Amino acid sequence: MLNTKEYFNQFDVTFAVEELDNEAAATIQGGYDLIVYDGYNGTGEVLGEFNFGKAVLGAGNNRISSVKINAGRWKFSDWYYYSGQFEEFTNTGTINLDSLDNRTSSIQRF
Ligand SMILES: [Ca+2]
Repeated sequence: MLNTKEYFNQFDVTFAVEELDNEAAATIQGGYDLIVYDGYNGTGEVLGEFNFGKAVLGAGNNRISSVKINAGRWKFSDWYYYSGQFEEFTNTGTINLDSLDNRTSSIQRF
């Protein structure tokens, strides 16, 4: 008989190990150039990690409140395919979004 609790515990362990693997891989490669967060100042849920832009944000749509830029220049737009109102950043560091707070729907590297 299937023990549901054991099954899900096993799933959690597998998921955690896969996450560690991704993290380790990113560290070896120097990490992602852009990380986006639900909260301000790089806090809260990590909504995505990018080396390239994304024309249509999925789960992170309209949720990003701050970003950590390790490299590159990035544009955050309030509509898909980099259109509509936007904010652009050319510096590295952790930055809170202003007018795009909880409104970003696409991310472009430029
Ligand atoms: Ca948010």
